[in-house]
Amino acid sequence: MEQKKKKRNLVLSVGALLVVLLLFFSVYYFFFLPGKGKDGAPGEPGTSILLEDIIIFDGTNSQVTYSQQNTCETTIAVNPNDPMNVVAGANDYTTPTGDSWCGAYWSRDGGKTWGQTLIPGYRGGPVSVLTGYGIAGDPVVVFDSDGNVYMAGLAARRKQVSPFRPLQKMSCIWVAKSSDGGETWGQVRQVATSISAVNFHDKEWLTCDPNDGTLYVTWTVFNFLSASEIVCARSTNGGNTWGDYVVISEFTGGETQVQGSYPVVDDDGVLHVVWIGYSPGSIRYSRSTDKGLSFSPAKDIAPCQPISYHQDPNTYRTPTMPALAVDRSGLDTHGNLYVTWPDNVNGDADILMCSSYDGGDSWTEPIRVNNDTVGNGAPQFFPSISVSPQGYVCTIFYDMRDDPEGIMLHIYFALSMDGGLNFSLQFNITNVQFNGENSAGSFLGQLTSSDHTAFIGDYIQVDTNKDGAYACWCDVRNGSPSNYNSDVYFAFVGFESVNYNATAGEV
Ligand SMILES: [Ca+2]
Ligand SMILES: [Ca+2]
Ligand SMILES: [Ca+2]
Repeated sequence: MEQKKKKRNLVLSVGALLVVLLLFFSVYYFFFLPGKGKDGAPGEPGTSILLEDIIIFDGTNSQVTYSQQNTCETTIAVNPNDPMNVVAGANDYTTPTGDSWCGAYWSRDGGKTWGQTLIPGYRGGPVSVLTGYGIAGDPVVVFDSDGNVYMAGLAARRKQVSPFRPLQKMSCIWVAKSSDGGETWGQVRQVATSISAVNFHDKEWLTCDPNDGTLYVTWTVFNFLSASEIVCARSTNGGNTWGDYVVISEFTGGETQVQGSYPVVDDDGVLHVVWIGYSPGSIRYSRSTDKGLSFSPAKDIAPCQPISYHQDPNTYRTPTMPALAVDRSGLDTHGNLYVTWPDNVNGDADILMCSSYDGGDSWTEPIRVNNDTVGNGAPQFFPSISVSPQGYVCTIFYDMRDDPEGIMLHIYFALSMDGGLNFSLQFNITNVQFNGENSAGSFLGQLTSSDHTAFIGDYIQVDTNKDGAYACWCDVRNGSPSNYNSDVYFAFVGFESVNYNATAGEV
């Protein structure tokens, strides 16, 4: 106990010192580091060390996928028992049909090099419960505390709804399991299946309670006339079987256009879920205190002005969806919830975030995360958020601030060390700029279409552990107007460790 108290005091005093250092280095970094000047000069390749002793980033971007096809819509998780084992996923078009499936990628050297495979069930591939579906997508990966890794996704048919096939199973939500660090995925289970062609399952997200291994999937069910609802299902046996889903959103006049659910579990086992309601725009929230069996009435926690569906002149879509994270640090910020989303309130796409310090009862006013000039016309979108065991709030997002033309993309990393109050530390982690228009379309056949519509997925992701942040994104540096091609890329942003020598919850 005494030792723990000493540790806490040490952490606090070193923390205070770090704040001072941070203020100093913020000035240094704003004015002197490449790509951060007031003139808005294009970002340079990653700087070798940023904020010495706090954040270490060597500028490396690792290529995760190498095919000539698109790989986009990326997810990532680091093994809690082995920081060298990182698993990622994406919509992956390297199938025999050339259409989308879910790719899984694994690294055993902390993200430097990667292997790749496809979840079983694609046409021409190994059989699984997904065999017969033409496409799959929307992957999300998460580890449990035993080091098993799970991927959730959807599978669907391209065929149009037909009066001759009224009961066709149009789509399903599935979860696959790997017990060898992401290399093989022998267990694939369906969580829910369409009961008719007018009933479509979409845009799931997956989380795991590390304390008891319960898995939760939330997703959107589209019903008649495109009305939608947010639902949740759980598994208490490692994804082997799944319970019936529970409806979370309220199927009333005010909430029939919902999408983009994102669940997390806090250290007390409470399941928190956010999503977006489009009419009118708001970030919605509900929680379950009985492990997903029932949910509190949905409520607004912030207004939201969805960003435009395309960022002119670019053709790829940029849907507005939230991401959620919870603090498990054991420090003063323990239990904090942070939700982030792209928002047009300032006239162009910005990243907003609001926080709850009381387990979701109340939420702060939204703050603007990206720190370029307000109203400068530069779009930021696809925010992802993760809280490290030190309580560092980490976000990544696409950012066009370094291209006045609004075409070339960077990935920015933004860090808050004060419980989400301030993201003054942020920088570009991509070592090239790239043009999202050089990605292939989302549908089979658009690879060579003259009316090309690009596609870079609907989200990217960052995960954290005490060592740092593990970011992956859809990158189009290998594409060109004559050779549409996107790939998954990865970067690691390291945290200093001098103020941290305990595992989460121990301090
Ligand atoms: Ca590729
Ligand atoms: Ca998608
Ligand atoms: Ca902006």
